[in-house]
Amino acid sequence: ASMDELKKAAGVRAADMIKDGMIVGLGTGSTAAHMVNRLAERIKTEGIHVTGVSTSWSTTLQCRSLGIPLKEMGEVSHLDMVIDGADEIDPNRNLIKGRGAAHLLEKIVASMTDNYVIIADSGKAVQQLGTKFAVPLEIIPGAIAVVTERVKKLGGEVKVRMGAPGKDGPVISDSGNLIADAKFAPIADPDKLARDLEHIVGIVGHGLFINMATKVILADEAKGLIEF
Ligand code: DER
Repeated sequence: ASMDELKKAAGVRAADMIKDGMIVGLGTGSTAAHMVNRLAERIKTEGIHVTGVSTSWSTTLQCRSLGIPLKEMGEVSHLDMVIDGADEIDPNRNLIKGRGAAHLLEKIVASMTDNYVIIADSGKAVQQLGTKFAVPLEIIPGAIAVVTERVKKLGGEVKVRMGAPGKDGPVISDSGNLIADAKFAPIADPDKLARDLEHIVGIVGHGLFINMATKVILADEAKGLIEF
């Protein structure tokens, strides 16, 4: 199966766990997009009533085009379930997220549930966070220099994320901040690094999701769906 077919298999599996009447946080990225498509299909074919809470403009636009009813993030404080992708997943279900620059709003939505389901192709599994991915940061623009200096003291090399074609200059998040990527060596204590980053004023979000995911669904070429 192709990478995309693996992502789809994980997305479909998670969407099939959604029950009638639920209010569900809907993540961002290519894997989450497959989950959203399957949810729309289930609403249509099974007639289930599900309300979504989106984590980005990307997912909001997809939900609107598919007719999935949405509530604003600011209207809710508890969600029955949240389903999202990830960039790295360790054996303790700790994550690096943020490739899509959506991690701040995704973390807010993830904080509203005790049923946080992560979906991914098995290539996202790592033994130690930081093996492949930098840690995305969401930074108040005026703090970029002071944050860069302080993250360097923690062992991270910070690079401001520049826009793809279609936007000259830096990526701006849905909340209007800069995104930067902090490259660390493999992270021995991700919980401590998360706390250290949270103490640097000007960092409003980071992509370390520690002790948040309650279930991981990995789609693997050889082993099929792996859940832990
Ligand atoms: O940016 C994000 O947080 C996405 O969820 C990312 O972590 C996973 O995106 P993908 O499913 O397209 O790999």
